[in-house]
Amino acid sequence: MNAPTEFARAVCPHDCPDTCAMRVTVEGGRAIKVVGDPDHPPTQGALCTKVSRYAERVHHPHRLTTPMKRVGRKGEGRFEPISWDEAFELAAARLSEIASRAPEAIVPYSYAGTMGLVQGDSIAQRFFHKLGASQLDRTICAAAGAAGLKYTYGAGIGMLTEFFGESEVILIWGSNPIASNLHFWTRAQEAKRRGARLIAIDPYRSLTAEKCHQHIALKPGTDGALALGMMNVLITENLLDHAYIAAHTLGFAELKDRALSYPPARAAQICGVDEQVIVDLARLYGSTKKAAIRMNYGLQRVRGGGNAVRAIACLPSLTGAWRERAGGVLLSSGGWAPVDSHALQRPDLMPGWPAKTSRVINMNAIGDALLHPGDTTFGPKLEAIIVYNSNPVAVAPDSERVAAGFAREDLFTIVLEHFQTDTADYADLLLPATTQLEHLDVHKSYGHTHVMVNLPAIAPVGEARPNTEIFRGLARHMGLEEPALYESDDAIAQSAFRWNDKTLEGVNWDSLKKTGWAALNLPDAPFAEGGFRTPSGKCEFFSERLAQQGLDPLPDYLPPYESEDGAPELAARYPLAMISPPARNFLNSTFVNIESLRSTEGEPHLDIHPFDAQQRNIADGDQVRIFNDRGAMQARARVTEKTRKGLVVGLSIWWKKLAPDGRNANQVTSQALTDLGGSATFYDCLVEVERA
Ligand SMILES: Nc1nc2c(c(=O)[nH]1)N[C@H]1C(S)=C(S)[C@@H](COP(=O)(O)OP(=O)(O)OC[C@H]3O[C@@H](n4cnc5c(=O)[nH]c(N)nc54)[C@H](O)[C@@H]3O)O[C@H]1N2
Ligand SMILES: Nc1nc2c(c(=O)[nH]1)N[C@H]1C(S)=C(S)[C@@H](COP(=O)(O)OP(=O)(O)OC[C@H]3O[C@@H](n4cnc5c(=O)[nH]c(N)nc54)[C@H](O)[C@@H]3O)O[C@H]1N2
Ligand code: SF4
Ligand SMILES: [Mo]
Repeated sequence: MNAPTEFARAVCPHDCPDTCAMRVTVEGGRAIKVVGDPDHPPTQGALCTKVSRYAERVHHPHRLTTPMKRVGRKGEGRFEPISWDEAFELAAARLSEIASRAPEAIVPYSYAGTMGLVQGDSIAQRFFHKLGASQLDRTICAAAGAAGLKYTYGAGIGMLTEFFGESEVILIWGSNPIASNLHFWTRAQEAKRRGARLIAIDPYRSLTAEKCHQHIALKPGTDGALALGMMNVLITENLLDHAYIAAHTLGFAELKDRALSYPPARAAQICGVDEQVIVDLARLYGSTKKAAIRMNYGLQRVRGGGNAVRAIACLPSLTGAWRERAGGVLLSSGGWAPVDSHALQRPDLMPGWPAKTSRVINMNAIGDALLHPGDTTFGPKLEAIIVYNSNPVAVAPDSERVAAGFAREDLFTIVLEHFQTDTADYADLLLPATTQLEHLDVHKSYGHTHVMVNLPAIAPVGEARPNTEIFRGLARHMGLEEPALYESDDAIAQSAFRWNDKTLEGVNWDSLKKTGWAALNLPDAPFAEGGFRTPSGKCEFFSERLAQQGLDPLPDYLPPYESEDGAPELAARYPLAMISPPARNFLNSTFVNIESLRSTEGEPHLDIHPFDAQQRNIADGDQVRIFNDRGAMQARARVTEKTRKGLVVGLSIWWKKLAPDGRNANQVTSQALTDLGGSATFYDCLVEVERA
């Protein structure tokens, strides 16, 4: 099939706040070029380097093009091609047998390989709900931050990205936009040209921190203390908007007491920065009207991540920065879009719903879950896992345990993929999935406020099928009689949004397919007059909902699990904190197998401070071994002052099998969960390093 037009409308499907509009040039049924759409305001005609190579990925010689079944040992990665019918029959026989005895022994594993609402979690969720399979709590990335926002603002909503260009001060907090939020960086540059001051708050001198006016290099996991220290100064120096506080916030008196227990000297000691830095930061922030904060997820991958986000989210409500459209906080804009997740996922298909719901497994603890023998508290032992839109053997924490779980001979594993990833190696059945250029989808964004349509540009490569079509096929072969399992992609897309919501006034599915995108109808300064989505309608400094769960109703600082404050004995054995944030040329583990991008990253590196290197007799360029009780990996040392003393940084996420030692950073990360939301704690990790 040739595409009807030379240019097809597409949307970048990747887990990135920018959700770019793409134009795809098709020639002879092949995508030959992908560029950013110049007409789409958030994209402004530019894609990042990675996705500019999208055609290379779509037509890569290693694309999976037929269903395959395992012929080698588990994990060995040897397969032989089979037909779709044979694949469906094998899968249906095994899943039906398990489902007839213990449906919760089946678990899906998926994340945001595509952010599309159709190919993400529509038919797949309906299928697992209908079976009564275990549910997966999708918490690997943003759940702590999402909970922090929910308890403070009522949803994942905030400042509109368009207006950062007018801000006078921007705190870029736990965020590295040059790598991971490129179009925001364009806005920040615009603000800089107009005289704004950019301040990076990041333990590491990232590509972004390097280009800001100021870099505050705090210890990882201490952001809650920094925000409380700032509040202390705002309160004691009366840099407050009392009218805003009185009208639009809840619990100021209680928050004030809490903040008064964090004088700048105490906060400075916790964060490992100078007291004066905190005082100056608070004064600048509190005395600037158009003061904006671009928080990002880097700061919430630690024990206290949810509380830290909550503390930072309180700041603009104390100073009244929300009154300006160029003031406020943005962590996620994903909550603005009126997504109808009930219609997409149909939880009501679960047997016994709503009185009864199936077991929930937190995806961050998949290692432990796969190795659990099963008992009355855990429920049945897991017998089958179906992986799509994710590469858990590379990306999930405590990877030794994850790989050991996937290696179980008695575990039936189906993987839907574009490529033979580290996880695909463990499949019993490996099924080829289409890419974004080959299927239909609709998108919201967590960085801007447009809803968007992706139309297929080319026919599926080889025998690849959309995730939806694969789950429809499984359902059919299992004899499941439920109309919702057989809905077309177009019908699912149409059900994705509540079109009668006022943010979508004048937009419907047919018009959206023609225009490609639509901006949600929102006020420029969303909380200038309050209007938070909490039960009280106010910005909740004090959260009754948290109190009811027996949790601290006020934001506080919680020391990382793995730190001198949190675990002195462990810190004595493993004195270095390790973080493993994204490398610029990869997107999580996607693109690691694209040669041109991998060669730009080179090989796995570990950035280490000259003081720590010297103590260990490590020279720049040495191979080093990074280890703790959970595991070990190797990398090439870069001795650099980009990191602070006591911190090592290994940019990620490498495919294990494409790293020289067959390992990656998740060998050392832990399955512990955050304070709120049950998120992963990738950056709450102590290690030791030695020359290899
Ligand atoms: N190029 C590229 N872009 C990506 C991704 C990718 O892998 N590559 N991944 C995508 C995904 S899934 C996500 S979630 C986002 C992630 O992007 P971000 O949300 O920006 O989060 P991270 O990159 O994890 O971390 C951002 C910065 O936070 C710093 N940081 C680490 N620990 C702390 C801390 O305790 N406090 C503070 N203040 N800072 C800390 C890190 O050093 C890093 O420079 O990016 C998306 N975009
Ligand atoms: N050490 C460390 N680990 C981390 C992080 C970190 O910063 N450090 N970051 C964490 C974060 S923030 C995240 S979000 C997770 C991300 O973890 P994942 O969501 O697993 O992301 P990817 O590694 O990009 O893997 C996505 C896979 O989905 C596949 N895929 C894409 N589209 C489709 C499709 O339409 N159908 C099917 N069937 N497959 C598709 C891609 O080929 C790719 O292999 O990793 C986490 N792990
Ligand atoms: S990864 Fe992000 S910046 Fe790159 S094209 Fe996709 S949405 Fe745009
Ligand atoms: Mo993420």
